[in-house]
Amino acid sequence: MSELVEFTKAGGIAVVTINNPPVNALSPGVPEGIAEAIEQINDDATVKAAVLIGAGRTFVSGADIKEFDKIRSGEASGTMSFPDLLTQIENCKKPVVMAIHGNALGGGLELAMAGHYRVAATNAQVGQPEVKLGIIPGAHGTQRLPRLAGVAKALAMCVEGKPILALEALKFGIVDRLIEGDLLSGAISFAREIAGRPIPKTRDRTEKLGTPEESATIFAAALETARKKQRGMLAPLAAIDAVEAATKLPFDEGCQLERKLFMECLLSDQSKALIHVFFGEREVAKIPDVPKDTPTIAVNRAAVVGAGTMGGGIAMVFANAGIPVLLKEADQAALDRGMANIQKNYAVSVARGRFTQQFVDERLKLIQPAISYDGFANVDMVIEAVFEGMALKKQIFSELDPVCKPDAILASNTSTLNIDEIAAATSRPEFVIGTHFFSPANVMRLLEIVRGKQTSKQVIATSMQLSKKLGKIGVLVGNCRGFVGNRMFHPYVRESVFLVEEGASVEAVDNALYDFGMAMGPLAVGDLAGLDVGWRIRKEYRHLEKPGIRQAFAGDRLCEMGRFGQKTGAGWYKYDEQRRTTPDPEVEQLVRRWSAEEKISQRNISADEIVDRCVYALVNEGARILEEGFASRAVDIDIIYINGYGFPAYRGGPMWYADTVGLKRVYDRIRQFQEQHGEIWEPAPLLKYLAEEGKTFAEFTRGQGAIAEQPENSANSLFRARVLGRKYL
Ligand code: 3H9
Repeated sequence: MSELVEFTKAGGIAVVTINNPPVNALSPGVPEGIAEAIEQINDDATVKAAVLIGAGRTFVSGADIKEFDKIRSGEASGTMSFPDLLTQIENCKKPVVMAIHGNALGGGLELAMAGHYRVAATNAQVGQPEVKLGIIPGAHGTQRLPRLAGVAKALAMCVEGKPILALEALKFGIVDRLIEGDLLSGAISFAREIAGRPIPKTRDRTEKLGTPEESATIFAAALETARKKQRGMLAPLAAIDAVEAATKLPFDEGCQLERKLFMECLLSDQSKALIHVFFGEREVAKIPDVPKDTPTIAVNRAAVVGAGTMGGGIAMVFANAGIPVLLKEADQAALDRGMANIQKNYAVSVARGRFTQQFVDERLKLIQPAISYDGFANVDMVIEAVFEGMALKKQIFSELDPVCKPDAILASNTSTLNIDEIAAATSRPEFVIGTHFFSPANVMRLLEIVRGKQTSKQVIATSMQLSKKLGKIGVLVGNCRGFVGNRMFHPYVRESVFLVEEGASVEAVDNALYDFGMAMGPLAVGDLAGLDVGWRIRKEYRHLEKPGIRQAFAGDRLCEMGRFGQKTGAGWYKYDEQRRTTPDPEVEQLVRRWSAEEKISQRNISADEIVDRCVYALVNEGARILEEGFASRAVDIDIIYINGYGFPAYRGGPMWYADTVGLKRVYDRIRQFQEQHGEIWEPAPLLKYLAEEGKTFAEFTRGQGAIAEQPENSANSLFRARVLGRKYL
């Protein structure tokens, strides 16, 4: 028997245990081991029934996603087809009881449904999350689930990919019994009860399938919702077709159609991108020079300085994670406003059904308002979230330093400022770090964690670990202006404004990027965030601009007219009291007039050019960041863009997208832009190198390791020295 599957007997009950840590994925060897066990069960007259269970913390969490590349290339290393195994289990002569704890996801649920009965621990979850990987269930899940749970529930589970808890699974007939206490002994007792009874096969059950006519409205509604809520994604549409087949075709034919759709999805760029994102979200937690066993500081109490929108949101994030937090403001009135905002935000969450009133009451007790530093001596971490100005931040840090205990972490929630300069205001720069939350902080998943020159590994490891506890995806970045996300966003927005100045309408620019998959177009984002924010920064840094380089002006001129975006009722668009958007013909006229004054020739610009200009501006800057060592790997940039900037996950992030297009093509296009628009489009040396070598960003980082105790000493710098030539040292 395979080492990954154990076979034992308890009385007349066979117990088959899958032992493939950490998540019991169906790696090569697992299906083979189960198949052998089933043969043994069939052959052994003393076995009356069987229990199949997972060792460790979970049942089976699905196919081994790492194997998908091999399936794509026809080189899968297992000797057994998983769907064939399921047929073999269903045809077993003795009843097989599937005992579920932890997760039964994807192939795990498909395995469970091929058994004759299912029992589950009360806190178990089951689901078909394949769409999140850009595929659909590929081993009869779309055919067996509607037979057990009914068409509507199966459709929702396969199309949205959200798992459900055991109690709901019981209600829908996906499991037959919940087991309190020890799962294995409960499952064995259950197996004894049903041994000798007729053996039900899921494939034969049709009572919940309804007729195609009855289900037609369910499928039509699912299609409409998927097109809206999972805009641009192929897999949810394929999942609808596959579940529909269960209502129209005999079981085996339905399975064949499912397999065909599964393979089409698996071969798509979307599934490759989404699988890159799945592993990427886990990879970003691994910091090349901060080993996994680096000691961390327990963060049991925290404090936030500044109760504005960001500070209040951050305090909610701590409270939601169960960490008591002091929230400090300079005066009582500002503090009262901050607390009132927090209460308002929580009330909205209750109204929307996201939280219960009881949960909110408990969270509010964890947020303690303060107007002095009393109590700061007891906290393990402070997040400063005051107005974005260097002098103020330095002052706050110099006040925090003497009142906080010596090993308390002092973090600055900054989106652009130099963390080393802030750290220099304290006597403990190794305990200073940047934590760039995204607005609204209690909603957005991304957290850029900014490493200063002297930030200790312990503080980095603690912050990374904390981000997970706070429900965020923490990505470590280097200390450069704008860090990773905003540094790249700048050229992206610049291009969107250039395009408008060259003749594209505001809506044409936003629509092209929305259709590409961005959550919002860049100009609409500007209106939402406030155009004045970027305008102020540009004014502050104007003296650093190189003369003779084209600068976008239309956004600044709108600001000069008091058009700051949504908050003033007008920006690139017009807004009514409910902040509903309409295009503004006045903006169109103004921009045409300004462009004529500036002698910018006007032309028709295609949606393709709009996308190339804006997205390749991201890619080119991303390549520089990578090369300079301010991001560890290309995937770190991808995860930042997907979780903080609305980049479509099914395109894998900007760097992965560029790899998919082919870096040679991207480079050639950027060279064209350079010829048309000058030096702002100079290709990043790393992009040029990879394009010429026929390589990808993903390969570069995999080969080279990564950031960056100091960007100057990073492996990437060694790479620069070796490959790009002396000029970069
Ligand atoms: C499928 O089943 C298709 C079928 O229809 C069959 C078709 C023929 N494979 O997330 P964690 C790794 S598609 C390989 O940190 P948690 C993960 O990368 C699949 N590796 O733990 C990580 O590695 P590392 C459908 C996997 O407790 C480690 O395990 N199933 C897989 O926070 C721990 O993972 C899914 O989509 C896998 N399937 O969460 C479920 N799963 O330590 C995907 C995990 O090196 N998995 N790893 O970074 C999950 O959602 C979560 O892992 C789970 C546990 C909820 C199970």
